[in-house]
Amino acid sequence: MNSVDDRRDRTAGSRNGGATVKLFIQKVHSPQQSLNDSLEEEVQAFLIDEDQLHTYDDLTKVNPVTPTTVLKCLQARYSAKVFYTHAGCTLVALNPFQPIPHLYSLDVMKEYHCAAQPQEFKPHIFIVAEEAYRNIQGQLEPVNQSLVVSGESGAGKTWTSRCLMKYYATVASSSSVLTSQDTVDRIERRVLDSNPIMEAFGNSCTLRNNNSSRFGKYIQLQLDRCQLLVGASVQTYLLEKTRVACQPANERNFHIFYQMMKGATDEQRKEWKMSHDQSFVWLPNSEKQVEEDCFNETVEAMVHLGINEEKQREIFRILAGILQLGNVSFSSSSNESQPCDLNEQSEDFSQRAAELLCVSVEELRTCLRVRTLKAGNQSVLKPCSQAECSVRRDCLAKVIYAQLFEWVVTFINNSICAEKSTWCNFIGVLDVYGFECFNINNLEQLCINYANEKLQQHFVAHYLRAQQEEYVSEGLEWSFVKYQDNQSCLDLIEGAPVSIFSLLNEESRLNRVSDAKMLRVRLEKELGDNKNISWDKFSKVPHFTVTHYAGKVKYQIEGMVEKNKDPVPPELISLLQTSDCPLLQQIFTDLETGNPTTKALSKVTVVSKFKNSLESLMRILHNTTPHYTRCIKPNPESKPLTFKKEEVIAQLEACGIVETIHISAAGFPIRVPLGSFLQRYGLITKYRSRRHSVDLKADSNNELHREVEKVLSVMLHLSCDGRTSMVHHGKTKVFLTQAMLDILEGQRRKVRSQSAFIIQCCWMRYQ
Ligand code: AD9
Ligand code: MG
Repeated sequence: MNSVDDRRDRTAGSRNGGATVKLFIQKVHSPQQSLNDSLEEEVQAFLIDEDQLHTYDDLTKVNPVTPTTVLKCLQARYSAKVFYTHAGCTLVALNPFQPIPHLYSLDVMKEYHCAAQPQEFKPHIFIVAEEAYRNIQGQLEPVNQSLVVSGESGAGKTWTSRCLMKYYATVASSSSVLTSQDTVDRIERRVLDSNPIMEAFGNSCTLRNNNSSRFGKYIQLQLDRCQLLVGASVQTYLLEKTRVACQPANERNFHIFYQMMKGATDEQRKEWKMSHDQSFVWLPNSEKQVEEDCFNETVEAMVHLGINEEKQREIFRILAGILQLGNVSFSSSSNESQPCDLNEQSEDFSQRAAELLCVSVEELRTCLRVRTLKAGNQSVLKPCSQAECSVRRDCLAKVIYAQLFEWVVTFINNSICAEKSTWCNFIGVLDVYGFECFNINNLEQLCINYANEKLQQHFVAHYLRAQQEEYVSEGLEWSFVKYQDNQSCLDLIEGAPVSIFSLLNEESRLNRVSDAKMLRVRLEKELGDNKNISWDKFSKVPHFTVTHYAGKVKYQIEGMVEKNKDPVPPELISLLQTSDCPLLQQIFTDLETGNPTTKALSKVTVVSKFKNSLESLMRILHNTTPHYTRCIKPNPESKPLTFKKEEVIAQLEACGIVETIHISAAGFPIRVPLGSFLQRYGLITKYRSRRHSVDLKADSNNELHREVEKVLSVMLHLSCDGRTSMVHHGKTKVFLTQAMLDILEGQRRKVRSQSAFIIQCCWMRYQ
């Protein structure tokens, strides 16, 4: 296996995946086909059987493996309502966007779990689940497993993760769950109940997905010596907390707020100080009906996990306080030395917010409108501008929500995590946000895309290992595999000594307002040599463009440093520490040291924190056996059973399947069984085929090998430099590069036209 370092220098120039895709799409729509096209089709017809495409359970068996053939195969399968397809060591899951009866039923679980060889069954997420489960069972030294689920927003990652968790909660349960429906109980039940809670707090309705996860998560399912599920632990990544105070157009806030609004009893409404007709600025699109607006389910799950009524009351009061805070607005003061005025009704909203957060209303109003500057031992009070007041209000809401989310996750962990002595292995399920590219991208997208680069690097290393295994089993040497890796992009983002992250951090530590134009100049000066970064010098808005493995993304620099600093005015934290609400007191006090969290909150930058958490995730992944599932969203409108080629090909590229094909293409993308090879190319050595069956007897098998060898030696002689690296003769297949296939096809045509000429001469002589 090549080391990462080995691969660094071999990073080839820009990827041409995008170009390939465009070519393909043009070709599909082209009304005229050239002669070359028809020849190519003839070769493809030899390699793939179009009518049978839906039967290909593994994309690597499609011959040749190209974006075109892969897309055709997936489309044929989707039309045939087959949603899962293997792609070598990964599973491709196409989202049906409608419930498929029985696809995930207890019977189906049972079938896959009890099968002697689940791999022989139709591709299914349960094969991946079962394989991981058996991997642990089968080993003398069990190895922990990771199920990495990726794909773009709405592709089905969270759905898939839930399916996986349900599978283990069922097959790895200590009670005999395979015999009855109402079985998932006790720890299994609690583990499953963590989902609705985390989704209520961390998911939201976006333009892309009505139940979009706004955080990443890695859940470890803990198994004891008998492979029974005894607990779980959850690690979360980068919650999109800005959504609390600022929702993109036509999107919504986190589900939990709408659940409260729609599901509250009159008594609760009274307690939360909200009337039936009250509207909240931070709750746009409340009228939209979303399946996830299910307050009872969240409360029930809370009860199962042990969040008692008193704690629930505290949580909901805090959330109601945030909503009231969102209705507080300011108008500029006529006198600069005076704090801004509160707008009409804002007196009232701030009063309610203060009561719900259990803080003094006077102090709340002061904290929102007046900054305390320290000069030595002296404190100077400075009124904030109208805009600054709004920023402080938003900041207060964000910090409360983010800390509350962390508290919920910690509570869940305390409730479901087993004692270390009781479990020995885990199966981890990773559900992270997919690659993102919007019209405007900022720090959030940079972090998300960085996470995807890390995962892609891990995947590439793993895929090569799998490919190596096939070459070895076919008796091939394998060191010839060349491929592109994304190390230079990672160096650009996170490398040492200089990278985008290091420059952002440097800028963030300076105690000044950041200037986007100056930062762009600095980035260009320090990182201009890296081929993965570029600039449009004439653009008015300072930005940089990063060439990611999945495509180019233009990042806006404005606001990046502030987001990276994520400053929380200390006055706001001090205010929350004075709260009479026990939960607020708890979450704003550093439990270990007893010190206020003020320092911890302000010191570590967002990218440093994210980089550290991701690195620890990568360490875990490196020490586990990974299983990759790539979810694909077949159309952007989330329409049932609708397959849009352009959408799918773009995702195949973004989630790395096309990259996998590239890697595969760097090796031997065309794999032809010996019999088929001779049938098509035997005429080159005048070989007359007798049998082409794949299961040949030993003597005829030897004959096949001899004849294949003859064809190959003629071909190698004909190929300009006799490059043996273009072809390999395996135990059951011939492995070819595209270049070798072209030479073979050329020779075949030549021999056929010569034969045709001879026949024509004979015919003329006979006449
Ligand atoms: V995001 O990055 O969190 O915005 P996900 O997690 O990839 O996204 P999600 O799992 O939430 O997407 O799936 C989106 C919707 O597709 C679900 O709410 C279901 O309605 C639908 N879905 C996904 N997978 C399946 C499936 N296997 N069968 C039926 C599905 N419906
Ligand atoms: Mg999700």
